[in-house]
Amino acid sequence: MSLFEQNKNAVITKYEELISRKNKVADCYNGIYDRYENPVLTAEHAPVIWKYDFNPETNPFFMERLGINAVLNSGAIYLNGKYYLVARVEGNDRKSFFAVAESDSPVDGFKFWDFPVQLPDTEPEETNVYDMRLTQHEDGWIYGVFCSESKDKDSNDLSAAVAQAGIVRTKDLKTWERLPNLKSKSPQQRNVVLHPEFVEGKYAFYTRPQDDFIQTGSGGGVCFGLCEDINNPVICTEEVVISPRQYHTITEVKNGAGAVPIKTPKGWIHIAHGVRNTAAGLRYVIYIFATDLNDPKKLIASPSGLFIAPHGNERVGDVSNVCFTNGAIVRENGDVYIYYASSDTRVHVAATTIEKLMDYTFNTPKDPLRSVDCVKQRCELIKRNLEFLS
Ligand code: M1P
Repeated sequence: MSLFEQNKNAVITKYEELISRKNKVADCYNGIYDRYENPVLTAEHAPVIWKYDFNPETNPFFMERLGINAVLNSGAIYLNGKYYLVARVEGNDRKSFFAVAESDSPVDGFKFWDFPVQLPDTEPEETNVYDMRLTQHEDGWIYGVFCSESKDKDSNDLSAAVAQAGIVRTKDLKTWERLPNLKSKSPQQRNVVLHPEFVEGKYAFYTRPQDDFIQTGSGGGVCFGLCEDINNPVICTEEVVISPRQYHTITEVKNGAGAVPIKTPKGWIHIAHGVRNTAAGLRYVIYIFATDLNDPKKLIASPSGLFIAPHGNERVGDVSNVCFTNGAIVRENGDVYIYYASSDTRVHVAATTIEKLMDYTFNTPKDPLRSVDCVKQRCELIKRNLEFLS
């Protein structure tokens, strides 16, 4: 057998083993959700035909021609009996694109479709796209809201960029119609999420205004604003802060909306990310807050601290110490699957239920914001436990 054939067969066998690998619940209990042992998507899940030239004449060594560096932050949706992830796939060339992975199971078996999403090229300055949130809107469309990034032409700094919210819509994840980018008063918008229902008869967006591409500046946190016309998307109201950044908490440096909020009998549950600074760089964790069912800009619950933090191998990757989510799936039986990426490198799943999420959200105490009060809070728990156990 030629070297080409040997290498090709070895690569295909390894890929097929990976795709058919079963997942199982990891051994780390917290009662809130189950983590799974294996990531559900990695760079190695990228189909072999995306990377290799299969012609022995032009690729005698069966060499990778267009490598994939990472598969991360994915939108998620359950449609016609299947689980779909619309992942951010990053090529070796650093550019990201979107690709749909499909499975019959929420926790394993995700396989990318042959072709990545080919977005309509309506934004000539756009260099990079990433982090799509998929909203099944009550208007009948599935919207994908993502970061559309371009070079900041007003700056001499080669790394200066402008982030805007790009918007596409689809009915089947195959044909995508691109709408204009969202306009708001902020020069920078990332982590924008479309609310699934009309609010006051308008489209409602969770935004994250920032003064700079990386630094929040005057940006106060996750905001909420309304938009009259999705075909000409402009935030027409003040962007009100609904989940603020706060000193010495997990959101001190910045935060951002994550998955589309989940409607529960007690309120909208938001799975977001918060960022703090450390001597080793930024640390991204996932946290929860809830807003009022009838007024989704009104904060009604803020369980203390982080919900998911990078764990074990999750800590290491292209951007280490990061947990980030932009997609969750809720089933009719109340099962919830939260897809989160670790260290900007791979996608994992955490499984819980609506009942557990509500319990966590509404019964976890708030952050008292000062060490002395945190100790009091913990001592009260210990005291109650000792009384209960005696
Ligand atoms: O590198 C961590 C994350 O950084 C960004 O999030 P934020 O805008 O809150 O800083 C995003 O680019 C995200 O893709 C990335 O995972």
